[in-house]
Amino acid sequence: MPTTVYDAEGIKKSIVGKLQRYYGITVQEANPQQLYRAVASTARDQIMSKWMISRKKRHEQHGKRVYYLSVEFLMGRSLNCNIINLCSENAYAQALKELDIDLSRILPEEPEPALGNGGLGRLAACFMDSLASERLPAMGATIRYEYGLFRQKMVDGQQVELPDNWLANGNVWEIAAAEDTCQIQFGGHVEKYMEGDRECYRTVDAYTIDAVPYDMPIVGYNNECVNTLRTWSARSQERIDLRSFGQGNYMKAMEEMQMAEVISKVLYPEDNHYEGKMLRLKQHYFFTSATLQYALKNFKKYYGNNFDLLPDKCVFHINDTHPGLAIPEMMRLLIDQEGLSWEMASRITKRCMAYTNHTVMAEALERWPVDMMQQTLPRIYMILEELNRRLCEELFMAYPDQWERIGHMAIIGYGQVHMANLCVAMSFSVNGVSQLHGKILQDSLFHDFYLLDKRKFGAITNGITHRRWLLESNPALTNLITEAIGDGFKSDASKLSELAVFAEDAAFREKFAQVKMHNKRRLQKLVKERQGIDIDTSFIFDTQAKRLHEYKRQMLNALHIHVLYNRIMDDPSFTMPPRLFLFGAKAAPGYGRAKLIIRYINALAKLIDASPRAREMIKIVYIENYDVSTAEVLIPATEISQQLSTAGKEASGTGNMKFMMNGAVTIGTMDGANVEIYEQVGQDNIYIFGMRSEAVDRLYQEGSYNPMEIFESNQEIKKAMSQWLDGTIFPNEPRTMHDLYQALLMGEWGNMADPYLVLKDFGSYNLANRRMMEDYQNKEKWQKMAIFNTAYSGFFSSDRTIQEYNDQIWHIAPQV
Ligand code: 26Q
Repeated sequence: MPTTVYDAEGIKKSIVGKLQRYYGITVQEANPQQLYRAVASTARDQIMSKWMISRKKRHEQHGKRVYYLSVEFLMGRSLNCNIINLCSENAYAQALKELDIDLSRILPEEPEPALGNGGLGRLAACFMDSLASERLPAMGATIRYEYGLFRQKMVDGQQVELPDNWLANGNVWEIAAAEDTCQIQFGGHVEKYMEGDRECYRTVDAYTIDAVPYDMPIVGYNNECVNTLRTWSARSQERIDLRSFGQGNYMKAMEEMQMAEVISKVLYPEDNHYEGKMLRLKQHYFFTSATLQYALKNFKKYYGNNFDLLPDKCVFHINDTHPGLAIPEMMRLLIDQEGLSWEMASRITKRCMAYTNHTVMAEALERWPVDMMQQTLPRIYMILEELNRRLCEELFMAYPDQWERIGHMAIIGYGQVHMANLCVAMSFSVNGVSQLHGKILQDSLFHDFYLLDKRKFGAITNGITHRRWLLESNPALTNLITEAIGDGFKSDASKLSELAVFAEDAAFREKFAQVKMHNKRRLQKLVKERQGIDIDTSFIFDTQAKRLHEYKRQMLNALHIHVLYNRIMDDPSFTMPPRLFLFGAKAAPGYGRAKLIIRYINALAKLIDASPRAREMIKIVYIENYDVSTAEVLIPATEISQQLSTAGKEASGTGNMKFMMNGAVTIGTMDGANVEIYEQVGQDNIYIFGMRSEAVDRLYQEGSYNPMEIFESNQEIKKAMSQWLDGTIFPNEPRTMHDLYQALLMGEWGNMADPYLVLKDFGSYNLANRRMMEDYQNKEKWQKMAIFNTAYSGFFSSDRTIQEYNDQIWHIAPQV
């Protein structure tokens, strides 16, 4: 196998050669985009040869492989992470220095693949890094959205969405695998026919679309493993159907082409919210079916029709219910295409499918209208009906005459296909994403299923790849840690705990503080360049960055800032340590209330800026277009991490882990993985506030919560919320905040008031903030806390998460 040597000299030669061949220019003449392409394709060459070796080894080893199916992979940029994982940092640094190229100037030229909304998509991306770094054979599978998540602009304090045309300049990292193109059918109707004495089914008059795969290499850290992220692109077959063109149906043919290709056109921008859109259903089936067809084709190459072996060779991981149609699709392929009996097919399918749930919120659970499913995927619907019939039969044995219970567990009921029930019933493994979330699944959401088969339920706490979220995004801290404890933590993050003793070392604390200041300046520069805003690095950097959602309670943070502002304005003797409140959040374009919260935060920022006294102590900056690349600058600069979700609502959270790893101290509720951060760092190194999830549930059940009482008794809340309506916040449109006011105090259309308990938790949040500000003034104490947070973050490496998935669910042998 020809492997090119990539020392600094080789890298230099390659870059110069590429500039010459691609553009006919020299390094001096090249612009940053051209330099980026030359450097990235140099790294790509290096990866290609590894990829080939990896494939060959697997071919020889032919072990088990995981297909990680996810409608989102929020990858972020690749170049720098690839250089790190190749362990070529020094070689590239030297080569680029000698060529007088500034790496930090060319990295931003890479368009960020934003093929995801938030946590679920970013988790999938972290998993890909850890799978390869743990040498586990894996293929990620998703849709090659032509447009990723919208770009966010602020206009007059309001969010405006712009298209994200990330493929406009091509993509250095992907390779089309045209040979694996397959066909996906929609619509039509099912026909029964006989083959001998066997009843068979086929779909006729269906509309067929090509699925074309593009592969992206995923490089393991310091090893020989390169996995694949496969993205499927929809292509019309009409382009080759010359007949309709010939028959003068040119426009009709073009229209149909467009209709087909719209399937992979754009990522739906909703996070933790379900809407029953037909196009979305088609997206889910499209990439799921394509992946399964490929997996079966690949399996048959090695094992022919010995499908009993399938569960020993493939496991399909269903990342939330979105790819859940993998279940009926596998049944369809095994029965209709491979001629297996229903019993065989369902036995095999069940042993191949593992499901992770990411939310317990009712509005995020996927349910498809029966008639939409039947129309769009008639054969799949038939299979779902039969699965449902057999499930209900079993349930009736377990729970005789308990119709309501059975109705809640059924795959089809109340005119809808209930995807979570399908996934739970038909997977051999069901897991939550934090210990608390796993417990909530067992105790409430899937309780009845849990009683029937306890063994298949579990909880595996999420993680983040410390390669991207520490080594790549925080090189200054990485160097300091390496000086202190060596670089063993790079492949084994649990070694970060060796840092803890350095908390007692005054010189180390000083250096740790200097690193934070360095990163604050880096953010200062970004904010100035991108938004033209000056921020003061002597302020405490306090960040809440995550999707905008009521349950994540950006409102709690905003209301608290508002109260602080009033304290400053009302009491001339009031002082507080100067604090910069940073927000980063996109709102789903159709989520009006979330967009209103953005307006509120921006209006507060303006109000505070207008007061000479307030702006000495408070500054708010809303970071525009929060994405992976922005997070990589924002998180290392942060000193306080805001994790405020209503207890029981945030399945895990993963941003919380990134902040912790970068030495930020958390103020948060006992929710999701916050609970485990608390367990890792201990109560002295975190600020916990608010109701616990059991208490929240009790409060909901009692139905006795009355936020108006809190409003009336807490003068600070009352004053701030009254200013929502009296023109203080929106002088020109005093009614702007009316909907939020109503939702928090009265509720409407039968909804309870303040369902996320903003007012209920305000007092406790306020006290936690007070304690925190006192502690911040004790420099030594604060620095120790920050160091402990980094030191005890090793548990949250996704390497650990992936090891647990493998030990408990997949049982794959690493590539040797
Ligand atoms: C489904 C069907 C139709 C339309 C939209 C959706 C949809 C899309 C995205 C439903 C949910 C999502 C995203 C969910 C998500 O990001 N959940 C987060 O997952 C993280 C990783 O496990 C957790 O850390 C977060 O707590 C959880 O909110």
